[in-house]
Amino acid sequence: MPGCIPYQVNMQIRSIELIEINLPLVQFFETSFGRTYERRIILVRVEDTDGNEGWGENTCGEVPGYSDEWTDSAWETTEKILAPMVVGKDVDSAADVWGLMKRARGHRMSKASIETACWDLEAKKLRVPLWRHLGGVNQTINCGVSIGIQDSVAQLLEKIRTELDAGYQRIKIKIAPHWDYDVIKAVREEFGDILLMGDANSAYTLDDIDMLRSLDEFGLMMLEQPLPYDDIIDHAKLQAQIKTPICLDEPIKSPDDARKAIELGSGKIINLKNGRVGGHAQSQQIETICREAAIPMWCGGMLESGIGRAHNIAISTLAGYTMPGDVSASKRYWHEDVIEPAVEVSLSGTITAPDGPGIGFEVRRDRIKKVTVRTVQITSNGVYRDDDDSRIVSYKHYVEDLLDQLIETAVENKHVKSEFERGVLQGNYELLLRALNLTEAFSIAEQLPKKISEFEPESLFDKS
Ligand code: OSB
Ligand code: MG
Repeated sequence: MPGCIPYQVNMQIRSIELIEINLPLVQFFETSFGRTYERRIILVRVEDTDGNEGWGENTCGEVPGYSDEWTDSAWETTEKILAPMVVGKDVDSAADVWGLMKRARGHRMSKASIETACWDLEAKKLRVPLWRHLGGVNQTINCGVSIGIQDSVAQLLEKIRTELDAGYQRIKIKIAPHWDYDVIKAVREEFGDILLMGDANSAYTLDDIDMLRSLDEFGLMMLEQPLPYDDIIDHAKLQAQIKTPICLDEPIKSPDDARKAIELGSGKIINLKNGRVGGHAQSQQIETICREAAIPMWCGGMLESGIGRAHNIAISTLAGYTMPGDVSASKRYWHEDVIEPAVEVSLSGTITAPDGPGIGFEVRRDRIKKVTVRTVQITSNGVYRDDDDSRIVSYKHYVEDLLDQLIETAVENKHVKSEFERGVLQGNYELLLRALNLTEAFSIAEQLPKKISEFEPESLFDKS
């Protein structure tokens, strides 16, 4: 039966480790609340007293744009408030971890980061795949993509072409007041009746009703979160006046929110995100509510690394996840994912949940280490912090180090003949670094080591 827990096992969490990694996106991602070039992700590793481990990911953003949680607030809250509520406690099952943290209000993404890690641990301990352990029934899930706001319509059309060719079943484009009616029109003209939807991330109000109603002519599969992030009342008013089904994202933070929104008719579809609702147990409850109310539902994404993505794949196998989700291949986001194998999508736009125990992907600690900027371990005996600066090797630092090496090489090769010239070169490098976005920094970093021996200072400045 979907949603039930087939097995459970007693566990005691001995330690919770937080690891912040900085990962540059392959391409920037723009929504109505801003652009992201690089993710600052907090990974969570839990270990029990028997030495089993589990991994989770905090899906909050770098700024409080999508939700009020963001990397630094989440780090503090998880370290100082939530982790101490869980370490050292005996729990009968991962489904009970949520309850251990109930004295803290809100902070659902941070709670989910611990809770989902405990689910992975429990499934590993039982040697079952997480997707089955969660009550999944469809091992193969249907996938769509979410495409950010681009610099030009031509660029957007090209991106859509690429994703359709890759096999994705539906296309979601981000919309905002400067990027809506005309853009959707252009997409419809180019691609005909593909499964298409728009996500406004709360960029409109009821004053925009005429424009929002005009979108009806495009037969969108749905319009995601047109109105404010905490609203379900105005959405009900809007839904009564437009044909396009409204899909709710931001305001559905709990099973009760889902129930109320369904009762009010605030929308016809729900985008369910593990992080936003506080973890797998909350997702299971919302899945049940939607399934019983015949409200279609799908799994949203938060630009997760492979660890969060693996959890999204697992929960998407539950029966209520009837529509293609924003769960897509690793390579759309990362040059190198932190899990192995990378998440891949078939030519028919599907992902098959792995058969291995727990999340079913290997966590590559060596890769995590390369992009780690800080760690802290919370145990019932104390808190251990990693303040070793030499381990701080985010890509930006990596580029800086390599540029230093290049200067040394330039000096050795007598390209630089005085301290003065060296200073000028150093200054130019610093300007260059500041001008680079992180995606560019990453690609330069990848090329640099090969070039050090044959380095010529001029070559770098061609890029600026
Ligand atoms: O609203 O669904 C959203 C990304 C960050 C914050 C909010 C959202 C999104 C996405 C991207 O749409 C989904 C993904 O590809 O992970
Ligand atoms: Mg959304």
